[in-house]
Amino acid sequence: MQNRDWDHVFNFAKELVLDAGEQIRSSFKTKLTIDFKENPSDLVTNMDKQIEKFFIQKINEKYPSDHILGEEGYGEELTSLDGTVWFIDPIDGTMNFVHMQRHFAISVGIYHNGEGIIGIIYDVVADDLYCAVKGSGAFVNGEALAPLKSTEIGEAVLGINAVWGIENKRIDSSITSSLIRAVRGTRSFGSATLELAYIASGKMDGYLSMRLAPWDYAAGKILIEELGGKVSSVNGEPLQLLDKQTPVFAAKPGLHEYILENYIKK
Ligand code: 2AM
Ligand code: CA
Repeated sequence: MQNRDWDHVFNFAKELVLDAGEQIRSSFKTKLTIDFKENPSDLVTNMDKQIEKFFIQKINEKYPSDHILGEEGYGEELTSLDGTVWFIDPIDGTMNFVHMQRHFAISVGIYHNGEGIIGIIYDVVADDLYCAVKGSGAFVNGEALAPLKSTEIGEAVLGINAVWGIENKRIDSSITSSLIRAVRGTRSFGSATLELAYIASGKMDGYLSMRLAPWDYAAGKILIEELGGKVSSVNGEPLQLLDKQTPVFAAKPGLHEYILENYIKK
């Protein structure tokens, strides 16, 4: 890990996340402005934009040489992972935010020269703060999370969106349908970062999505890896944080290899 006072950066990032969470909760009383980006499923609200701008302004003031990549595009166009990079999703699970006012999270992953250092995921309505600093353990609301152990596939709960189990452009649905049959159950919570936090905290055993952006998984990857879990591309290869859309497969150790060998690569 590089020479920088990461505890200081962590405390600063945590305060920003808690402040942003308070802004989002207060917004429930006001009228939202809802737009869609490329299609009607891809929602963005005034709050997604406000929160991302808040992070960028505060980080730029405090650490002007750090780089920021945010979902709403107010950060930088990133071409390299050199230096410190903050991957920020101001509201992951925007559809849940709009439709349900719950089950969404703020996600902040901080990397240095491509190495994951700090991961923070905040379930704003449940008021659950998941965090990790590389080498110092992972925590939920200040309580240490246990190292992850393997689970038998028949006892595993897998996070997967229904779209990957039917015919689609990104994965052969015979692979996903056999996997879905093999596990104890599947869940789809509509927020990738929360689903990764659920693996870190032992509520789920695996998660597969064929299309995530780096701000969706940057924080969760740090938490899961800190606890011994695996987060890779769908073929087991390392994830490339500069790719804007990539498949992500995360699971407990052992289960990750088992699913890759017996289902995905078979
Ligand atoms: P969002 O709510 O921040 O947009 C839903 O299955 C999960 O996938 C959410 O974490 C959602 O993030 C993310 N997601 C939805 N559409 C996406 C896209 N086109 N590219 C990357 N991630 C996406
Ligand atoms: Ca997102």
